[in-house]
Amino acid sequence: MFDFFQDEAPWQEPLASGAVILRRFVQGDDDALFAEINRIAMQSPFIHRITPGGFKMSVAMTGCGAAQWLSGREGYLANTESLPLSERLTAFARGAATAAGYPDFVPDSCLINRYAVDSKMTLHQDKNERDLHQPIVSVSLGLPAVFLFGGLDRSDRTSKVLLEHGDVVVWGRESRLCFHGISPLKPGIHPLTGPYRFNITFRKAL
Ligand code: MD3
Ligand code: FE
Repeated sequence: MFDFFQDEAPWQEPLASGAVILRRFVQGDDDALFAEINRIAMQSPFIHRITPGGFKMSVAMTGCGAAQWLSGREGYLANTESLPLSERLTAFARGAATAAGYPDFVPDSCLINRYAVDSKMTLHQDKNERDLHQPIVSVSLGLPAVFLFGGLDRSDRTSKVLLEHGDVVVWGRESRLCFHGISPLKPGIHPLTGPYRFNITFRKAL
């Protein structure tokens, strides 16, 4: 089908200690990754979870693999209902982790976030995964978004990084527990994903 990357080679941008942006790493795999998202969403539709504080999240979520993320204190729950993490997704995530210096990454789950216009994610840490020595691999597809990257304290100053279609970020070691978030999505239409931004995060949750 389309290949939005035919004349742009990927490059790397170190972001912080343990974190690296693999710009355009997705290359021509964007169609296949988007097809995987749609296949997973057929089985487990996108839903807006309620935060422990009682607010409906503006981001819609689904996922697949061995663990399901719940928005409350429970964190992850072993999950046999959803599709397994496919060989294709596993290979993609491991390839990205290896390119970023994490050759031992063994993902068991992925979480998929869908941002519509004005959807955002407030500053948070990802610490419900059992083994925090394993990195997280995140893949951005569709509309661009401003990513906020802070420190180990919520009040630490944040830097802004634009994440664009095909960018992959790998977070481990010193960056694994850094606060991060996404600014409200600006309106637009992307040739592959239409009015949305999708983010897939690969994790070893259990
Ligand atoms: C930094 N997702 O699902 S991806 C999330 O774009 C999440 O949907 C955002 O934060 C999104 O939890 C940001 C980038 C990301 C993912 C995991 C991280 C950054 C991270 C874990 C630790 C530090
Ligand atoms: Fe996160």
